Amino acid sequence: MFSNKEKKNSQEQLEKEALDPQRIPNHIAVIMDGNGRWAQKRHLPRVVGHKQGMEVVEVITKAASNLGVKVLTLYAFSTENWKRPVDEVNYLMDLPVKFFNRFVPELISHNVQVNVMGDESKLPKKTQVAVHNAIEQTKSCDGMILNFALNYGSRTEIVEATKKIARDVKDEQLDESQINDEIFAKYLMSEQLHPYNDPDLLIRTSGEQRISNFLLWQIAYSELVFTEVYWPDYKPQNLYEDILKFQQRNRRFGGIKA
Ligand code: V07
Repeated sequence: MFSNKEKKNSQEQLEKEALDPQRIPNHIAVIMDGNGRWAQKRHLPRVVGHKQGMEVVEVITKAASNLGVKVLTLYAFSTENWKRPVDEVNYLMDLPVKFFNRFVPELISHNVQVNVMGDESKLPKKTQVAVHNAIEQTKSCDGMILNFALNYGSRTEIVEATKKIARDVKDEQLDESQINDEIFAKYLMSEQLHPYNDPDLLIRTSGEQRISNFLLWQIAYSELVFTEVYWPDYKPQNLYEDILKFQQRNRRFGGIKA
């Protein structure tokens, strides 16, 4: 007989086996929504949901890395999240510190490299130090990139890229006639992820069907999957199901069916 854990694992294994290993998305981006709602539903403070959400980051990172995903981008904190209650913001700013202390050795053993995109200069010093340490300690890992969007906003990213292009044109480092999609992309923060700048699959949890200023340029051809599951409840099995949805779609990039 199977124990409950073995039953769960064998079911999870079946989901995983349904996937075509040749068509695992290289870059998966996730809007990890529903942490506060998950907690409120249990009559717990919202921050308990964020803490549970961080545990899920670790589990999903390992599952994605084991599948052969090259880049996992997670929306950890948006430029709009500063509008939340100050206690909640303070708690969130402590999560990279907690994450660093708890999970970085395990990430290293999985050969996962930590990357961050966003305006780090506005973060509290302790958060900046934790982020810096996580990046520094994993910089020789050459497996999956775990890319946190932290104090990130896509419109600002595009505006900043445009300013840098304008400066380079003014300084005659770049000619206006050279500017095209490919050159423009080099000025975005996602260039750090080259050659996997653009997500193949974008997942948003918790039922909302919006992009909310996340990777607007980069998702031009991404498959979008919206799931009702709250991020703290998200399991490797949910990831396999969402990748299966991706594999069942027919990506055309504006062309016609093969
Ligand atoms: C945050 C946990 C996941 C659910 C969504 C919101 C709360 C991991 C990090 C992190 C960021 C940078 C880094 C190491 C870890 C994080 C924030 C919130 C602000 F280098 N989870 N997590 N940062 N949540």
